[in-house]
Amino acid sequence: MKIITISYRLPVSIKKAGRKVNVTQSAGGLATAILSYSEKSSSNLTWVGIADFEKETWEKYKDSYSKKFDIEPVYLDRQLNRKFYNVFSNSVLWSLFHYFPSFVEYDDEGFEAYKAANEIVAEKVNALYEPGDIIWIHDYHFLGLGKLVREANPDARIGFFLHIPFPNFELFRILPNKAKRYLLEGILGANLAGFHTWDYAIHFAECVEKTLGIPQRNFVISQDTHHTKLGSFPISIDFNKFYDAFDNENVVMLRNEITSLYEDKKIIFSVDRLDYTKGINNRLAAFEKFLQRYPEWKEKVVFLLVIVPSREEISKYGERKRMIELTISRINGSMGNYKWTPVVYQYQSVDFEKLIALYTSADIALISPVRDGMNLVAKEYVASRKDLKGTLILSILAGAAKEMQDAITINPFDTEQIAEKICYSLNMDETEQAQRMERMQRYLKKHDVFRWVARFLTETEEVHKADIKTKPL
Ligand code: ADQ
Repeated sequence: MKIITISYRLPVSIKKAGRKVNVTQSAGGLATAILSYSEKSSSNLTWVGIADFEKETWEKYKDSYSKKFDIEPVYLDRQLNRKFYNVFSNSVLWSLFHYFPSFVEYDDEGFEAYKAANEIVAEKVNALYEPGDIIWIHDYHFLGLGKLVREANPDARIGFFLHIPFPNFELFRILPNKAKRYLLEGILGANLAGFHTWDYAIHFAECVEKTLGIPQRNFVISQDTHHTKLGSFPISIDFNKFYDAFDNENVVMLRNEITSLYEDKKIIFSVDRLDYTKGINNRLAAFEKFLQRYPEWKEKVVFLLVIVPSREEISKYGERKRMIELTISRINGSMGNYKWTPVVYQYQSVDFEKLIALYTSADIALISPVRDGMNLVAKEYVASRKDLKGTLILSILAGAAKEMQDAITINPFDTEQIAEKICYSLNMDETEQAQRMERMQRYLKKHDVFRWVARFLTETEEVHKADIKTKPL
């Protein structure tokens, strides 16, 4: 038996280093946890995704690295991939599902490309599938896949998980009817459809009822062929990896470097992919307001802002970058002086050790998405704080806010409120910081990504088993 996992990105990277080519399998939280589950359950793992490398390259180097699980790349024509990924997946689904309807750029060509890409991936999965396998579909790129795989394999065990929010019907309804039906029916191909929160599951059920006329009962949507169970599965992180990294030698060195550079200042920190959903501009505006309202903090605080480049070919992302950079330069230009730069900005990726050094140097992690399925940065910050210091300020519009009960919560649109909460957090005594951190860590230690994978896959199996029993002979 094997687990067939499907996601847009493959957990593998191929990098040229001079004449050498290095192929490495990713050590990301999700891949590590699925691999560990497959090992424990004595099953194999096969990962299907869209190749961001040439077929020839893969064929040449696919046996040159230490392989922990099978990789099955799907090669898409460049034009098709552009329309599938940039147009329909990101300029329609991503923006709509994150409540940015005015950013939606729907066209039929994009939708057709999306369907075509889902069909190509379905062919691959169908070719790999053997009875007894579990198929796990990930995210908004493959909403049509469940139905396509179900049609070819009526008895397959299929789980689907959505990593972003599912919007309410008032938003979802703006899609053309054919797209609405396609997306919902696609998800309903699965035995289990998982979301980060119950709210998203409720929205999905509402959209199904209003679009397809099928009601839910106890979060089960019944069809002639099978039932689809809906559930809340808040994703998590590899808690121990972040917690233990506190004492890593390089992390300690980097942390000392950062804290001695800013020894007379408090540090506010944030890290995100460049994305309009992450509320980076609101965050900066709130920081500016904080400095205006509490001028006694001038020169006593610094905002370390790390943004990782993302989806640069999409125009909305380029616009957002310019907007953010203008705001940063306005703040630094109007408030800073030759001794003090209020916002220290990095537009690049940071490696794991630097990330932990930054998390563990920060007095505040300021996380303010205007909409976020979960937000793992919030969980990573808390898990890294073995010293029980620091405060998490977190948007109520991130899925993570439902679990991180001891965070200082904010409305990302209310810059006045964020300014006040920054001030409150900077003045928070160490006992309160430790109490909050300890409670959140206790929760995360138990609810880590390994448990998440196990819960999801066990439930997929159980729902499938129960369904087989209730099916008329
Ligand atoms: P993302 O939108 O990518 O994920 P998030 O959950 O915050 O958002 O995960 C980002 C990851 O990238 C974190 O692990 C973080 O450490 C890393 N990262 C961010 N900036 C970085 C940088 N500059 N350098 C290096 N690493 C960086 C989507 C959804 C989320 C959901 C996840 C998982 O949008 O809501 O939590 O999937 O389901």
